[in-house]
Formats: sequence, C-alpha cells, structure tokens
Amino acid sequence: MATTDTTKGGPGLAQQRHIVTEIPGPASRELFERRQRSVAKGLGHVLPVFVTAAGGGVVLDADGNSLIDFGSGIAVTSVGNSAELVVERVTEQVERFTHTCFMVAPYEGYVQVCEELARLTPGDHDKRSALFNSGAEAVENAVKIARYATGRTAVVVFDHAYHGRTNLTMSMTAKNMPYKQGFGPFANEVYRVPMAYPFRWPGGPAACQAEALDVITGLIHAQVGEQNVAAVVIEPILGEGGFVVPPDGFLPGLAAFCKENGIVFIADEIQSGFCRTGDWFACDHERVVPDMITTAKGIAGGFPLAGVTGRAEIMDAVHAGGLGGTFGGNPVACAAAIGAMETMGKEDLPAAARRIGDIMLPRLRKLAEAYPGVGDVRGRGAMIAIELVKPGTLVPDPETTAKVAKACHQAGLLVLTCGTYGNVLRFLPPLVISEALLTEGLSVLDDAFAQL
Ligand code: PLZ
Repeated sequence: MATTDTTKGGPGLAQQRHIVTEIPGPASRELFERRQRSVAKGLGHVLPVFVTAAGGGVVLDADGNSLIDFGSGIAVTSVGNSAELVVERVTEQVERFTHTCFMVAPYEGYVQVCEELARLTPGDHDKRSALFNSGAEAVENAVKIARYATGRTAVVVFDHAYHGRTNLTMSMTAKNMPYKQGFGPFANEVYRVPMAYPFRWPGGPAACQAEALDVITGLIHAQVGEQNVAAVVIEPILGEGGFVVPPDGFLPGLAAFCKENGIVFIADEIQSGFCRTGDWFACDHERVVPDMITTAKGIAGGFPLAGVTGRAEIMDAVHAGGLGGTFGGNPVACAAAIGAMETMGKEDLPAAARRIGDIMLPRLRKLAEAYPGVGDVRGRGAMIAIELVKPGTLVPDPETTAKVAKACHQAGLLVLTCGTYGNVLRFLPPLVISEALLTEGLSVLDDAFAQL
C-alpha cells in the first residue's frame, strides 16, 4: 500500500486532522516489523507512523491518517514540507547535476547560499561561510575554526546544552541519557558552566537575571582562565535542553565578556534560527551579534545542509584545504536552501512565527492555570514549550509529560518532548500552518490534559 500510494505532498494537501485507524495503524505496524529486522535499534522514534506525504501543517501516514504537525521534523520544515519553491529549485537542480564536490569543481548555488547567510545573519560586518551536511558537523567546524584563529583550546558550553552526536559535539552536549551513555571517552578541553535558566535558577527568575552572568564569568575565570578560551558556544534559546530562554541582558552580557577577552562567541542557532523565534535569528531579539553562527535544520526546507558563518578575519584564518568534506554544500541541498530562504522572505515567516506565538502563549497560560503541574510556559515565536512538574515544586514530571504526548499522538497531533529531565512538551509547528489547524492542535492538547 505504502509503495503504490501516489498522493503528492506539499501545500496542496488537505489541511485537516483525520484519523481513520488506531495510531500507529496496521500498515505502519507492518512496516515497523520490517524496520525491526533491518534498521539498528539505537535509532528511536517519537511516533512510529510511516509517512507517505506531508505539507503545510499536516503529515499523512501509510494508513491514511492525517496528523497535525507540531514538530516540523525537529524544527526543520519551517517553510512546510515539499514547499513550492523548494520543489521547483530542487527539481531544476536535480536535472542539471547532482554533485561535483565543491572542493573539486565549484558551482554558483554554494556561493549564493553563503551570500544569503552573510546578508541574513546578525551584524553587517564582512562575513564568510562554509557549508556542511549536519548541525553537528557545523558546530564541530566552528570550534575547529575558533581554535585555529585564536590559538587557544578551551571550549565553554552550558548545562542543558545540545550540540550534536559526533565525539566533540557529544562531549559538548550536556545530557547523558540517551546521547552519551556508553559512548566515551569524550573530547577534552570542554568546560561546562551553569545555564541562565530562570525557572530552575536557585532563588528564582529574578535572581537568575541578577546573578547568572557573574556566576558564569566567575567560573570561567577561576576554573579555565579567559586567556585559554577559544570559544563560548551557546544556543540563544536552548533546544533539546528544554526551550530555555535566558533572561534579557544575559546574551548581550556574555557577548561583551567574550569580546573583552578575545573569545570567539559562537551562537548555535541550529534549532532557533531561520525565522523560528519570530526573528530571522534568535540573537536578533536583543541585537546580539555573534562572531560566528551555526545554522542547519530550517535552512533548506528538509534537505541536509548546515552552515558556519563568521567574521571574515576569523573564518579566513584557516589555511586553504583545512576545511571541507565530500558532500558539504551539495548542489541540490543548496538549491533547496535558496528556495527555502526565498519563501521565508516572500511569505514573511518571521511575522508568521510571531503570530503563532501570539496564539499559542495565551492558550498555554490558560492551560497552566487549570493544571498546576504546568510549571512554566515559555518560548518565543513558534518555539514554545511547557515544563511539567509535580504541582507546586520544581520536581520534574516526565511520566505525565509522556502521557500527554501519547494522548496527543493517539488523537492525531504530533508533538515532541525535550528537556534534560524529559519533562518538557515542545511545540514547533511549520511556520506556514493555518490558524485553524494551530488552534485545533491546541484543543487536542487541552483534551489530552483533561484525560489525565
Ligand atoms: N545544535 C542547537 O538542536 C540538533 C537532535 C535530534 P544535527 N537537534 C536535534 C537527535 O536526537 O539527534 C541540534 C541542535 C542544536 C546542534 C544540533 C545537531 O544537529 O543536524 O542533528 O547534527
């Protein structure tokens, strides 16, 4: 059934929630059996429905179910699945050539993506970019470049950080289970400091605002030494770690500290970037200009592409041949990125993200009033989350979180969880989702809480 289905995806799909079987249905369960016999167990699934088409705000599965998408493939399909301009550009490129390797013989699409990255990322200084295949690869290369440019080795990262699954980026990631358990030894010269996490800061949000920067810079001074630090790497809004939004002033203060001490300030905007938070990049919110920024996920409408963009003098410090990779900046992925970025501009997706936040936040605050287990409602634009705790405490409640997620899935709403303690429900709808589907999704969430 799945292999003969000719349904086309993209924005033309019926934008509706329509559940015709249990979730997952028989066709998905059959495919899952095949998956078990051929695919490694180490790869988990949020929801084992096998997808046959997707577009706008919906995902269709092999049983004919149409689910509302509040995940965007982890913040990737911000322009929607199979978005019109992405399909157009990709089709055109696929018919011309699929690969040469940029290091063998270059092509214009790569240059064009780097020009767009220079134009769209924060700051109007002279910039250079390099393209890679995944977020982890971008972070790994950003650190390589920062080390080269500064001649220093230490890298400072934060509690609850997520930067990837390669050895260096896994070492930079905070959470042990499932990312690090059994996979050591880890890279050295990675130093972790507390995150400015208002909800969990000892003494509360006001104390966080007042104390976080001093605590963190004090630790760097005492335990690492500013003069040894090549880079501070931070997600301006944490992704996997729980959609933690640092208090106002924290990121500008951290950027200033880096500047004073010759440290490369790297913003990992792999999850928060490309319109997700209501600005082109989360750093724009407080006009923070990072020395380097890593991007991936939303950049190319679902194609594997990642970028490192930075000050020309830092990026160009590296000798010719020092950076690269066979597939990095693949021409088809670049064509997709050009189509995706064009869509973001044409459809003003930063504004769309802000509208999504304006609809979601009041609804979620209402939910929090009704259910004291919803300890925190936070996020910006279309990067929104609720953190679940035992009522009246800070004790994480991953069990209820999993129960609510499961009830949503059964009812046809694809939601994701996150957070170091697995107690955060995060909402990442495609930015092109209709208001009707968005509010219907929120009602499904309300119902899931009502069933508790
Ligand atoms: N930096 C901020 O969010 C990827 C991870 C999914 P890759 N987050 C989703 C999983 O469980 O593997 C991410 C991120 C931030 C880096 C990365 C890594 O990006 O494209 O997954 O390598």
